[in-house]
Amino acid sequence: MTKKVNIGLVGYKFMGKAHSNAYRKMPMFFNTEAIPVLKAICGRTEKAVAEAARKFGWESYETSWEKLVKRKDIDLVDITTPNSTHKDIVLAAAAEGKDILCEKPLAMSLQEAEDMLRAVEEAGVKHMVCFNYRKVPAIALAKKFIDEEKLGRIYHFRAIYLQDWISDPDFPLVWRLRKELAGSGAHGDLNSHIIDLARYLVGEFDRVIGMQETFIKKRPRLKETEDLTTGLTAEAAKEMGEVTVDDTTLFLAKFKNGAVGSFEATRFAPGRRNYQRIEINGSKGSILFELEDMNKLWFYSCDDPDNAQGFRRIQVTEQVHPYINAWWPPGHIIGYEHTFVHVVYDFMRAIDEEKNPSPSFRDGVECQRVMDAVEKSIREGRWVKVKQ
Ligand code: SOE
Repeated sequence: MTKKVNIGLVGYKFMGKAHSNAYRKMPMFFNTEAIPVLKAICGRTEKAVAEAARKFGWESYETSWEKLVKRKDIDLVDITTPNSTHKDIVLAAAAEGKDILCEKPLAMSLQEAEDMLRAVEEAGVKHMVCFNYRKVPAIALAKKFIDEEKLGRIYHFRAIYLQDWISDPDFPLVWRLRKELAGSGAHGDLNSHIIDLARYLVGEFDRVIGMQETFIKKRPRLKETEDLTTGLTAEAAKEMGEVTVDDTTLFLAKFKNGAVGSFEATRFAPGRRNYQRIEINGSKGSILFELEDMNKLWFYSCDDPDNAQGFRRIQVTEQVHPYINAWWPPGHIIGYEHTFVHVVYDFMRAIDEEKNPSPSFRDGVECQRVMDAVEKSIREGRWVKVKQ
């Protein structure tokens, strides 16, 4: 039996577009009883949000999120606006009894994240954080291999997430470079993803120690005509302003199960547009994942015969692989936007099964706990315990 789930989406830029696309595609490929309906999209600038509504296929639009979350015909509020807006929208949506999907990082601080978790739990609504890389089939397969003990005892988790879109010092001060809007820089934007993957694949963190740097401390302000929420492109004005977030944050970690980890996030790696690499080494083998080649998982098994040892390249596009049988025949690859379709699919499946989806706001809180501990370790120049 079909159950319509009316979506109210806040934000219509980079992530707003990715989520809109996901709501449209999901029912075409996956079978769930809960079916998302693109009810209303919301943004401050009427002309732009009206155009987004038309282009992305939303039934209506709003220019105030306060109004959107109060609408009786909205079941699920999806938040894709800058990080500083998440908490207020979550609290208001939870008070209205709406289910909530929120972009990462969940909050600006651990305190905020905990307040948000409390609000959704008290309201009894479903909640999910959009850590979309968990939904890459190769990552889901890596998780399965680890759960099946194919890697044995985990020794190392090694992750790098590199970008280069602000390496030009003349690139202007977009919201992602302002602490009061983003919370942090490469740390919250990129480390949040690899911290989440580490928790998903290896387990909880025990302690961390980090370092960070802001290489370019002043940048041109945004042109006045530019909307502050402009994603990864923007036009510069003449006046300069201060960069108040990190350009890079690196840290070491010890996990509760004894594994050790290294994490590096930067926006200053020329040539690396969106390069994520994860390598995990265990007593029985290793796995390697690279986002630029996301349909593949590299797997090394110590159990292979001596004369056949080596990393095998698993093309994760067979019908037996996670999420894949909904898509194309074997060997026909999928891409970045499909991870958001999988997020929506998992949310709708959770509605079918009357469960909470995963990753939940609790995962958002635990990720924030690690991020905050790393920042504390940097401030205090010492190892910091990640206290659950
Ligand atoms: C920009 O740095 C960004 O879009 C992140 O915000 C996303 O979470 C990441 O997936 C790609 O890069």
